[in-house]
Amino acid sequence: MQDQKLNNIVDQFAITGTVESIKPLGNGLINDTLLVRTAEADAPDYVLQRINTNVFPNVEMLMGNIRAVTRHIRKKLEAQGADDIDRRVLTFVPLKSDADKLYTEVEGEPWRMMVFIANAVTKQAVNPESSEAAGEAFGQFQAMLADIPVELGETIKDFHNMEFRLQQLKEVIAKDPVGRVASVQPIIDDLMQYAEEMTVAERLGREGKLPKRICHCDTKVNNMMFDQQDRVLCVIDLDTVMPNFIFSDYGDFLRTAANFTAEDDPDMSHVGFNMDIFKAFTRGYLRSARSFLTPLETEMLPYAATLFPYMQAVRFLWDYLSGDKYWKCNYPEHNLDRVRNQQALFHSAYALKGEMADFIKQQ
Ligand code: GN1
Ligand code: MG
Repeated sequence: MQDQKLNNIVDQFAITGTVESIKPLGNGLINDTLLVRTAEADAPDYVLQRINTNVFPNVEMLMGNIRAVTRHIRKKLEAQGADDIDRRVLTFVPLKSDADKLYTEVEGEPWRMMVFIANAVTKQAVNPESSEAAGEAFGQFQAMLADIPVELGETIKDFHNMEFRLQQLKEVIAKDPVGRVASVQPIIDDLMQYAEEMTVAERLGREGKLPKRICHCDTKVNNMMFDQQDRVLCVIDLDTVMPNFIFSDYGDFLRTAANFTAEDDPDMSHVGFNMDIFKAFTRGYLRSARSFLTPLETEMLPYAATLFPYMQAVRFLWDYLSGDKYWKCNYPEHNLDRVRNQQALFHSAYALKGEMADFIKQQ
């Protein structure tokens, strides 16, 4: 992209300092991300991002959510008298022309800027220490947002709605657009046996027994920043922040972190649910989330640990039967390997539900 175009975009935002350079940053797959360095030592550097509207069509809603969430967290930190607040919550930069607007559109594409958090790192490796830190950080994120006074939008409608995901699967089974249904019938039969059990959250929600809270919805270890003393600074990547059952953040972290292997490992003998990661993450999560969790939410955490591998198996199977349109496949049966992997993880976690419940009771 031409420097002139990028300079013109940056110029629309109310930054301090003068731009020295604009260079690509990181390896995110969804949004394009650039680092904007400023010349002055006392001015922060910035992150410039183009938002991917294929994944996030409603940018107004998305940025409205982010504005509400970051402002609320900032207020909480100020009230607590916390230090280093600029590194403990993301700061989005308003436009020069409108202090309430946090993005601009250039040639039909939305762009936003945030302050670059200096001297901080992300981690890729999951181990009990980083899992416990993650549990505490994501629990704290939910806790700080438990009393947000505004209603947030659903940036991806029905994203973690199990009833909806099963409905999508049933529809593609009925149509069988690429003729793959017969070959995976045993997997379909196995997954469908659990459909009733896995949709209990939606039913309890309708009965008013289970609240929706503000969740992060992309709880991965690399979506947190640590300082140089290895302390968690803040949670990042806020695009999927939206109301959901708290199971989203708890269950989806464990789905990736507590699997002994990657979600697309084709060797099912490698797949299994790692109780050491479960325990560390749960310990950290309960430490910060206990303040707001209801007894029913706490009791249902083992269900959440089984729900997310189950949901992901259903989603991957839906994509496989649709002709591999949603997830990028590197070889023809890539999605089918992902299905089998998540199905195996689901069964492994399911068998450990009692052990999980015992551990949670001891906390
Ligand atoms: C997608 O892009 P990534 O890896 O953060 C998906 C998640 C799935 C995940 C499975 C918006 O996440 O829900 O769990 O793939 N995100 C969206 O690999 O669909
Ligand atoms: Mg992501």
